[in-house]
Amino acid sequence: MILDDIVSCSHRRVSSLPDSFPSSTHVPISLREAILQARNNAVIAELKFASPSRGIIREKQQPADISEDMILGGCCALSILTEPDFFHGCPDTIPAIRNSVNVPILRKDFIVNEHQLDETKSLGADAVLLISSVLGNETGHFVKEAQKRGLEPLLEVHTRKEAKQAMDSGAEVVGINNRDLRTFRTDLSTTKNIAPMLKDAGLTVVSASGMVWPCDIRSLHRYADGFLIGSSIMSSNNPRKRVEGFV
Ligand code: IGP
Repeated sequence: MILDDIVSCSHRRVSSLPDSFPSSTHVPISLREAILQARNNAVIAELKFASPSRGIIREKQQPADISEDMILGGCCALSILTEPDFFHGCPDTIPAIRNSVNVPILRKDFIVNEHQLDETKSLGADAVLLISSVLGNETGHFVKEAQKRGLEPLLEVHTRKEAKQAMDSGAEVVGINNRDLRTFRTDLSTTKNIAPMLKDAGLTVVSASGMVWPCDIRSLHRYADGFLIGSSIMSSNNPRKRVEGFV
């Protein structure tokens, strides 16, 4: 199964991380606040050049140019996919754009080891993705370890069971992935089914994956506080306009 392959690659990369990381001078910007304070739709735009389900999404170009376009388009935060083998990402993209953007940066990767949290902090990220189906019963522990380092966890769930666990994890922002990471099947009603219980618990909800057109956001508007969109923006020949359409 491809998720298992991605996770084993992640474990392998951990073993080649340095023992310690330089500390970052970046003053964190809250992802949750950015979502809740967005004047229009809170769109988190994702830098993602390839994916296992779509192959190449966009030819690699200066990440600074495309992130600038996304910000001009009005996104409230950036998600940077740093996984190299399956998503053609690179951790260095975060420090490369950090000083030219004033929105929170979410590091998207397959976190399986606490050492990656130290790396994430050192890169200058504000928030880190934690995936419930990858971390299993260690999820709560990773949420706390991220918070301890001053990183805001965005905890990703896909089922009601994972959402229940998320409510006890201490995470304040929960992402509902509309895509099943095991089958790649995408269904926007995942958000509709899971969001109400999370909202009732007072959590900030982000709907992620599978939104292609502005009408997709409209259909989820009542359910989620924020919308994480990658492929639709990255495959557009005018990413700024595409973000404007969603916002
Ligand atoms: C973006 P899309 O369908 O707009 O390109 O999806 C984002 O939600 C997706 O990249 C994603 C993801 C993940 C990637 C959601 N959860 C976990 C890697 C790992």
